[in-house]
Amino acid sequence: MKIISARVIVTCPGRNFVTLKIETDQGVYGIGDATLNGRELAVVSYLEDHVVPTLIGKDPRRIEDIWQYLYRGAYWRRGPVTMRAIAAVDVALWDIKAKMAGMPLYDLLGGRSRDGVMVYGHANGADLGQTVDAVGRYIDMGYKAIRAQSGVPGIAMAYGVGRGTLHYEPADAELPTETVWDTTKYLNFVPKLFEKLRDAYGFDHHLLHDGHHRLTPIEAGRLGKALEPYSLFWLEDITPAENQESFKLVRQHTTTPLAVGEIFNTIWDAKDLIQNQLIDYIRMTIVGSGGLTHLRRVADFASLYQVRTGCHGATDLSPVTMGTALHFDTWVPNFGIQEYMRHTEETDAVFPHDYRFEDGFLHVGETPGHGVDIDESLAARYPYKPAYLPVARLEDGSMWNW
Ligand code: EZ4
Ligand code: CO
Repeated sequence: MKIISARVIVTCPGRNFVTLKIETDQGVYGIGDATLNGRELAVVSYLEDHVVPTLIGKDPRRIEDIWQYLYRGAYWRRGPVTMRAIAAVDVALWDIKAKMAGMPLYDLLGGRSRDGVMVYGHANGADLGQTVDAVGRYIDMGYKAIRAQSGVPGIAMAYGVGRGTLHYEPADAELPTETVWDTTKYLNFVPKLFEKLRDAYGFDHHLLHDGHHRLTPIEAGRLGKALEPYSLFWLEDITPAENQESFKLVRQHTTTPLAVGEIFNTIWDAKDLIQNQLIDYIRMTIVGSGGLTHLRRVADFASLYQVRTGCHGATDLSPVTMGTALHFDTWVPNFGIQEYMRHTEETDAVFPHDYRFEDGFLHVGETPGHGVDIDESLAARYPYKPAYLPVARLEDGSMWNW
């Protein structure tokens, strides 16, 4: 069996997606996601110029060998571009293997560990009152777990506040939007939000919050401590994790569970965090972390330390990543939760899929493979449009972490 073609498809049904389609001499094909928000074309070039030529003629059944070939063989390891390109190939090959086996992917991974995948939705509002109402709407839709992000008094554009009610898309402009950040205002506000949410809805639902890398470790410890009475499911990306050891300081001060990892690429980004039990949930997902082949190694390693999975699932991860992640979530023994930001109708139409939401859970279908396809003629109707994530500055003009 041979790979006869590998094509990169770029489409923008509301936002940009990069998809790899691998075709074989036996008519079976596989699909993988390679989207890197705001840096899409770098991965397109990495794939088209440097990966695709090496794939032609290879046996698609040798997933592990091809993974090692692309990882070790490049000499230059790791990084968001490389690991997304590897992920796209890896997922397309798992899709092919599962289709050949006539099995939904979760079956090939080892079978079902659970009936459904608990997801959390994104409730947000421009102020405290609107955010409280938004959480109520998610409860009414059946969600068991809800992330709450709110506009902060005195901060013009806080992270996580969308324009509509169901969709949130931060990559909003042809050049990065400038936003202004102030940690003091944020720290004074967030505990009030969660106090209000628990007053309004009680303690029956899981509540989550994303700090989006804005705090220093000691500020993160202070926020975690202040939020303890409101029993969060997790506090996410509360401080940057390049220095993994810095999470020790956060941990010393709070028992609020910590989640991090949506920007990690390999197990090495999380090794100290996991083995020192400095986090509770690892946020790496399929597309950012070298595909299923690598992510399941991360999950197995994490299971030794009772760290559970919490796959990133924002809108910049295409339905291909969402579908694949759901198969992974259905199998992985140390599953925690799955992020679920709904895609727009245009995106869903370009990527027909068989996963479905019901009562706070997502369910994978029984279609052989990962269950997500791409409608190429529809995709061709939406050409690439440059779109960047915002940047953040402090009030004095210094650059900060968006
Ligand atoms: O800002 O995926 O938890 N979710 C997030 C996302 C990220 C985007 C960046 O492309 O933090 O909203
Ligand atoms: Co996040």
